[in-house]
Amino acid sequence: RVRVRGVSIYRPIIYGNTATVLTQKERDALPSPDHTHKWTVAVRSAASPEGAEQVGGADDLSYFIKRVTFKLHDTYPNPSRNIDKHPFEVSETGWGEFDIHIRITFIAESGEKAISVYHHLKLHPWTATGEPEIPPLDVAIKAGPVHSWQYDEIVFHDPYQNFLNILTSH
Ligand code: SLL
Repeated sequence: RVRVRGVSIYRPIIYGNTATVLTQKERDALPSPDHTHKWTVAVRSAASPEGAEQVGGADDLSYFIKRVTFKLHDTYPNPSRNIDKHPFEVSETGWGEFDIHIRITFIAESGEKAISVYHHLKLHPWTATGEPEIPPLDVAIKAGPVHSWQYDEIVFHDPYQNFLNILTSH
């Protein structure tokens, strides 16, 4: 296995969450009626406009990512969620915000160590002051989904030749 010295290659990603407040009807139908929101946390290609998800599409990161582990709050059953295929995401319901540890493992050919990022699950709307504020149910429903996403670049230095081939031929 040969490393290509002096080469750096990167892939742009976004990670974060969207959250939607549940109506009273939806809450009553849940096994845990104290849950107030449904949410999805995900790692996606930054070249992935909403609605463009498709298997084998340009937004599918599985050609170089083997697994994404989302470590949820301990109040969740099986809080460590391993996702081994596209889309790399977890959807849940809940009542509280918390920090999610996101561990990204690369395909074996990469020879790269896993990387970790952290995301604060955001349920409540952004406010002008930045001060957290939990709006009443009807206000939150009207305000629509909350989005919290970060852009990042996964950089590989001196990649193995065969991994470089995989990255560039995709
Ligand atoms: C808080 N530090 O106190 C946070 C913890 C925990 C969130 C939030 C439901 C889990 C379940 C859930 O939303 N946990 O019932 O499965 O605000």
